[in-house]
Amino acid sequence: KVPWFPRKIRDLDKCNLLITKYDPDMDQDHPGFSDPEYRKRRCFIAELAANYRQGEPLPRVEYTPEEVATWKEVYRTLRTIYPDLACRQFLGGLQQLERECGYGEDSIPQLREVSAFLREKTGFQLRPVAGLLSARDFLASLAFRVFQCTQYIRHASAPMHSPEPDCCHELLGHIPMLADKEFAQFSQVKTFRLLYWFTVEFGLCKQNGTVKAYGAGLLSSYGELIYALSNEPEYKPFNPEETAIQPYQDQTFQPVYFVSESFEDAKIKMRRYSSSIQRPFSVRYDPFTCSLEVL
Ligand code: H2B
Ligand code: FE
Repeated sequence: KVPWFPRKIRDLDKCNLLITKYDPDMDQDHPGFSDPEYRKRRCFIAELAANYRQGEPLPRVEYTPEEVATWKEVYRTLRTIYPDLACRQFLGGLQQLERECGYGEDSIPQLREVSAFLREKTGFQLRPVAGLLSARDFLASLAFRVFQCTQYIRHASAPMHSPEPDCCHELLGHIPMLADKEFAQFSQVKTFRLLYWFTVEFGLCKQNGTVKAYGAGLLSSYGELIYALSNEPEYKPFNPEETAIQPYQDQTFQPVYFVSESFEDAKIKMRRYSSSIQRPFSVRYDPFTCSLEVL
């Protein structure tokens, strides 16, 4: 039998299975593991996500001066290298967010504003999530143009690295890309864990003859962004058949990255690949009712 999956946008209230192995209560290497203040703060922000129901106004978080200082450090450092290393869609999205949505080093953007901004640009909306979501629930949400977004920030002792997604990863890595129409469409394509990993998280693309970054895991990590665009790692052309079986690394930098010709090209390849897969039924998204029809 086909396992349960969300049919209506409200069903996303049940798509909340968290993977806790990298969170500060479980992972001894987490920079916040031995900081009870930090863990308490994380519990407080996790509650906001746990109590959220689809359609409610997104919760606001009053960030502490220490949290804002971490954001500032991350924003400043990454901002200096983006112009050279990030793809043009990312730079365009970030600029719009700076102009129209209050992005900047002095405050952490609120999900409510960012969600309203994205809705106007590409029809994506946000919902809060307490931590690293299972790939299944995360990808299922994308089918409804909903991006599940963490609201806490990484530990102050490690501004350049976070073992789990945090608001720097979501707001800096993912959101500027989701403001691009073509990329937003690509993200909604029914997709798979490894393909997502090597594109939306760690993807590279060609632009005017040079390779640039569009993956959020790169765009939110100073060290890996520089490494990915150096001569060290291996590059392969993006090709779903091969990408879907490439082993990946979540402990250190990737040894292999996949380079797309463009998002349009990646979307066409993904569609072709996904229609070649045998399934007992197919689904279609109805944008008027925000629901999935089973065909
Ligand atoms: N959860 C959250 N909160 N943010 C992400 O960016 C994220 C996630 N990415 N879960 C997903 C997994 C991705 O890396 C794939 C689908 O595993
Ligand atoms: Fe991510």
